Amino acid sequence: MKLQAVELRRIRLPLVAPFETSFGVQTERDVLLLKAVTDAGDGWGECVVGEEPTYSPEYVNGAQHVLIHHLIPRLLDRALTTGEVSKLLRPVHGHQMAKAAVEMAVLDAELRDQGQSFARFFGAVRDEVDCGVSVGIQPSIAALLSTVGGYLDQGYRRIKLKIKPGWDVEPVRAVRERFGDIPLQVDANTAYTLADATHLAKLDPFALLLIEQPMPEEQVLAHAELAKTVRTPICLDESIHSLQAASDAIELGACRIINLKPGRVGGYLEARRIHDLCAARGLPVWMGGMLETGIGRAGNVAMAAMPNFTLPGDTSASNRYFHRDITEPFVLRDGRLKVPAGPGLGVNVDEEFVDSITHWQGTVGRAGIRTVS
Ligand code: SMG
Ligand code: MG
Repeated sequence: MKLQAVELRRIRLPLVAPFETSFGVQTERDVLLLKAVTDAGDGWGECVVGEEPTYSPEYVNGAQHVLIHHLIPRLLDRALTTGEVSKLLRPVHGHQMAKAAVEMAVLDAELRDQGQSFARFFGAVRDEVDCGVSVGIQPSIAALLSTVGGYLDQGYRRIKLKIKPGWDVEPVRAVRERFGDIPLQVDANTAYTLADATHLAKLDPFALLLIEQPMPEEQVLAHAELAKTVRTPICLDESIHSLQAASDAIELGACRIINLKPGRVGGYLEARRIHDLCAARGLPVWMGGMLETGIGRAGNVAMAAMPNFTLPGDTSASNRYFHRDITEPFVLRDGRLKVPAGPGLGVNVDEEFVDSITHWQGTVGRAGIRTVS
């Protein structure tokens, strides 16, 4: 296969409700989409970066720049398989989310051409996946209980609460008291330090499934230390940016569970390697979320159907995020989403709608970079 060009576009999609984490509030997504144009057909990719470098060092303007000037030019006009993409991009350090987006577009083109779904390519063992939902920091306990109650009524099979210092034990207690024994977990997005160990241990009596990324991403050893004080299983998200990082964290005893996000680790192929490593080491994994559109969701739901994804993921329905998705919507049925079965990502992109919400567009091809708007 030959990659002839990559079309990039930025679309603006408002969120149905503000999403607050320990690092800020988001009210809309500014999504960078990629279309790989190959001699075997087209493929779609979604870059999961945020607008600001607050979840990780990557951000949307930076990803756009590195893709145009450093990543895509390394892939153009040569015989190419998806498996070679990460090797060709290795001279560029970091930028996992940007790399993942272009690898995803190439994989979609390759699999659509072969008539194979992402799910089959990954070795999926289910045709639908259990879904959880991530609940942002709320303005009050009353608002939290009403939001969680609404999601439980919709059928979500697990609730994740975003926490930060000053919003942790009380919200967890309130949710446990109101809703009883539901599958419940928390995510701190790096907001604590090891000095908070005894405070975090106050979460232990609530029988949470896990506490996700309590401390900064570089502090892998500190997470192993924390595990000596806190009984709740520690799950890493931000710290796991590669197979090597996963392997080291497991070896150090820094986590018992991993949140797998293909974007964060440089692509679906690296994510599959981490899934396999965790399976071999007896650690469960679950599919994370980055407020993806239907394009990213399709790939994530397919991967979540692999055997070692044994906990419900942050793979919520389209209407949890957007009034209107850019593909056919993912709809929650009995707390599950259906795994797309068609070739490639198995979803159709509503290009007319995408055009109507595009605020920048450009193409990188043999003729160089052409910016349309
Ligand atoms: O996609 O449902 C989703 C969001 C899940 O909480 C979620 N993601 O740290 O796991 C995480 C956050 C990162 C994204 S915040 C914009
Ligand atoms: Mg997280």
